[in-house]
Amino acid sequence: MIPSVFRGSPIRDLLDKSVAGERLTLEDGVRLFETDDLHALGWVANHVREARHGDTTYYLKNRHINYSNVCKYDCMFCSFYRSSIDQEGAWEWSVEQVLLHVAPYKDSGLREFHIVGGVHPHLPFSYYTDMLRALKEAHPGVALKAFTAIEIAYFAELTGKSLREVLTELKHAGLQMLPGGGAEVFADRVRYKVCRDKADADRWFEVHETAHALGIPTNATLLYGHIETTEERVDHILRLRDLQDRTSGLKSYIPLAYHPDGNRLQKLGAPTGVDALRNIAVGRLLLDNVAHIKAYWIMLGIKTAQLALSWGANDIDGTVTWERIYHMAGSQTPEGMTEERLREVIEEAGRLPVERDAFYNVVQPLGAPA
Ligand code: V47
Repeated sequence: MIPSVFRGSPIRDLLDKSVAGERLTLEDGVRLFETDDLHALGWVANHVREARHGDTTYYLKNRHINYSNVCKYDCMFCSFYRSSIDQEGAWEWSVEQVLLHVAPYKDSGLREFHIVGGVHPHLPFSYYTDMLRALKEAHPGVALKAFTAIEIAYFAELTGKSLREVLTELKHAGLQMLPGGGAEVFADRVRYKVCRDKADADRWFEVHETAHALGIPTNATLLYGHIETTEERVDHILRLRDLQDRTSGLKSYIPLAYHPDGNRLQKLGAPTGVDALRNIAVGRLLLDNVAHIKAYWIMLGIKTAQLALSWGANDIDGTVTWERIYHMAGSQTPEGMTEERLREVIEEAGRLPVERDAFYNVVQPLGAPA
């Protein structure tokens, strides 16, 4: 089963365990992150990916809505944030402006709005429920994936309501899924240094666990390539694996590469392409209970995202259309891609593009047999 070229690999025991479907430990995860045998790591992550998904690579037609970048918190890695609307480069959209921005997508076959913003200091909770209701009314076929756990935790603080009450109200207004942001690195040491003001790891998990209990699926991320240690990366991923064992509510895992332009960690520089591939591969191998590993092309760049599709990733995210968080931090990718180009990107990587909706249901092409 293991190709002869890898039989003498220093991670041979981990190849055997992964191929046999045995669960990996924290120590195993650290060895995978630190191994020099990159070919063996890539091979086994790809093997597990193909065993589960074959060549299938999911993408979707989506559009990001970053309604405001005004934020109460000043995370050191963030280039998107502005402390008030008076600062250069700050914006906040009314519900009417949100609707105007997405009006051209009416009946265009879009499957998802990905809606996140800063933790706005002044907007009332009704702004968020009104926005969801208005979007649902104008675009009933588009799933609303909205608000990171950090925004949700803040809504609870703002209203004095429990997370369950907040999420229930948002669900009634149209919320269908939560994105995976705000996770950063769960270790207290790292959060204290880079994002000490916002919700801690326990609160992030409470939000996701409550969402899952209410039937709202979520994604999860890891922001890597700044001050975290290898052990902290692995601990982060294993905490997500534990959550998934409890709830099965995670749809996808998205390792996010730190982007250095225009933020206070700039001097650290960006992680390498090799680190990007390692993160995809180790995510695939440790998260044996999460079906989808996403190579978010906006963040990886198109070429690295193509490689990631042979390193464990089976999803490339979507058409996106208008992206600010990574472009304000130095991303050189386009801010969006047409569906045709996205399919080509997947095909150029030797994979089979399959359109999905926000929940990973396959979208049948018009005219295809049911
Ligand atoms: O939480 C912010 C990260 C996240 C930087 O769920 C940065 O489908 C790198 O979560 N360099 C938001 N990362 C993005 C996000 C996401 C993206 C795509 C898909 C999904 C999904 C979720 O972006 C933040 C933070 O971890 N981030 N600034 C930066 N300079």
